[in-house]
Amino acid sequence: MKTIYSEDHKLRNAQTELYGGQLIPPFERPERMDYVLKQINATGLGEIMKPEEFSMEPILRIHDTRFVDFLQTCWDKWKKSGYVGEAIPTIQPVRGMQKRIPEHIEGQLGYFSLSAETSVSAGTWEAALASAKVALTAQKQINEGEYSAFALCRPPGHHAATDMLGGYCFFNNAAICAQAFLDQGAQRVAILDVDFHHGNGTQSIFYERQDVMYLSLHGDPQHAFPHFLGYSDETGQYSGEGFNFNYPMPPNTTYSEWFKALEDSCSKIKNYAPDTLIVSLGVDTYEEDPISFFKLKSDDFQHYGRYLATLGLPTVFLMEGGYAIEKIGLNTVNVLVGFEEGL
Ligand code: Q9C
Ligand code: ZN
Repeated sequence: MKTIYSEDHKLRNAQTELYGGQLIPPFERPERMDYVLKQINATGLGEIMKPEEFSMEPILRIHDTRFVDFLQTCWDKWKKSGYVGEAIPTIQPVRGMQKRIPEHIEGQLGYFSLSAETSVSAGTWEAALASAKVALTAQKQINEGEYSAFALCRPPGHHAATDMLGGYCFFNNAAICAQAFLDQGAQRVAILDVDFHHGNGTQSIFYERQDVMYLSLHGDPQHAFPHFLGYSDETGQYSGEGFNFNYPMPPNTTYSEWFKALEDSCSKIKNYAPDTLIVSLGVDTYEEDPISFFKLKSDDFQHYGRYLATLGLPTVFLMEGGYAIEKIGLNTVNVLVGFEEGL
């Protein structure tokens, strides 16, 4: 399986994450990719290629123009306003407030954010753009006849909504990839999200549509980020009703319970019969992940990778989360190796 990778992810190198009332070095940091690349090379998974160039068009199929403009200019405006730290929102348009976009960068940042842990920093725009192009290149590979591809995206994407960043995400790489398939003639695309966190952004983008089925296995939002979306009664709306499936699971969920949810989600994917499968591949389900509460072991990743191959679908794997830095390479590549074994 080919991997698509851009060094430009290193431009996303925020110094701060707001966590438990402290500003700490972010969990989502550049070194994550070193361990994944190392394991790809060690197992001989396949060629590693650079992303191709793309216009803004496929990104603007998913994201609001005002959000994209904001992201491109946020850091400059923040610095020009005199702030010395990274851009962290302090006020958001919550219940009872107006939805208009203010002129001050502080107001804009709040408007275009869904959470406050994710600082906008120098180079964030450039890295987010490169990450989306990595996803689009993987999509192109499949469209040109490859059976599977691994988009080694960083920063991740599944929390990003059409006009909001958050949860370490800026552009929703999986959604951009899915829309590209549809725009090039696919009838149906399924997005299976195995990251520990619910992909609120991906869900909300496709919630009223039946051309993309979204299925997510994740930590119960009663106890885990993003807290305000990801419950099992969220099944889609209007023509999207019945095309969204959430599998929230409690703290300390082990692989046998998690795998039952995976089997259920795969039976739904089979019935849907999509042209393509996109796997939002977060490996923060790992037992040693520092911010998550599932108990998957490294071998389990290979097992479920093998199982995913039985769907018999062209598949794009797209990197999302995973913060047990030393082990994310092994866990990620185990899924991909398992998939290739299962073919
Ligand atoms: N107490 C992804 O995995 N905050 N994003 C967690 C834990 C945000 C995770 C706080 C987690 C975002 C792509
Ligand atoms: Zn996650």
